[in-house]
Amino acid sequence: MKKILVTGAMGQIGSELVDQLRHTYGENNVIGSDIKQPDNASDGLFEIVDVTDGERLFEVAKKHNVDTIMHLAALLSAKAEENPKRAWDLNMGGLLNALEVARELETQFFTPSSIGAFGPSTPKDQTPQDTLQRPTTMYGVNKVSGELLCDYYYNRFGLDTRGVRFPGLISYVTPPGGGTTDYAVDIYYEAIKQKAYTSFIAEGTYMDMMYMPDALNAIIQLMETDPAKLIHRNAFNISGMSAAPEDFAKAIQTHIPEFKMSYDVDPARQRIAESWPNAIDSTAAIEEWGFKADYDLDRMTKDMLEKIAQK
Ligand code: AKB
Repeated sequence: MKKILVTGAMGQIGSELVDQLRHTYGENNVIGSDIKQPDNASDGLFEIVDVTDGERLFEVAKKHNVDTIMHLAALLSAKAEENPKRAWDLNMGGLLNALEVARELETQFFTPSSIGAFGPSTPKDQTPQDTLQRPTTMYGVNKVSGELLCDYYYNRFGLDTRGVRFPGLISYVTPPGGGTTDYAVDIYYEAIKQKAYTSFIAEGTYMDMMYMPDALNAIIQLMETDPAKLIHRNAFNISGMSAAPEDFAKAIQTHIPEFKMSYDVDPARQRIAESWPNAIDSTAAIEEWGFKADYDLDRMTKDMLEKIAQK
């Protein structure tokens, strides 16, 4: 990776990934792109790109002579469920355009899949790398199709496509928008502001989660791995922890003992959560490219509360 174009650069992952990539590969070697200008326009190379416009995406990638595309622009699960047609157009249309640009310019390619690529018939615990994938959400349908499409471009055109199945990502920098796991970010902000949180996900609902620094390291590590070591490509199970809302509450109470948790379950997001695994198995990622998460729930909670309090 020497010159990298990131789509969706103002989103939850993109905003932090671009900084980390600039730190690692140099300021002038990372081009952020999104549908609108960042607030601080002087913050490095940036292009306005709507990924559903394939010609514009090609023009920008060619202009900057990129050798890697990290395609992040997408609607998350809850938003996708509200507007399935828009989700298909953006998530699949954008991905196809990005893959075509990568094929024409012969770049390396990364795009994230998700635990949302699994469905109710998938084994719920220690969910294997290779297993049944019959998701019941539009987001899940997009993610499985995306994994297959990336494998297709690898097998058919030799394009160096790689991906991970991200769990819920937790960070204090940019809030997520429209995901099912968003409660696990909101809870920390409300713990600092109100010392209380009302969860839209029910008690006892386990999902995989990961702290953002581990997610960013995972992307870079996977992209830097010698391709000869990769048996799987699109996409690797990775997880930092499996937790339910009450586990977050307990972890927060060790720092804020008066913190109170209550529940007002949103049926739409609860349905999505219940269709996903409790805990996925990251063995393939560990064996093939050395994936490792440094943050467990307690270490992440300490850091989140400190950083949000400073904000
Ligand atoms: C979501 O909740 O939609 C995402 C995801 C797990 O892919 N955070």
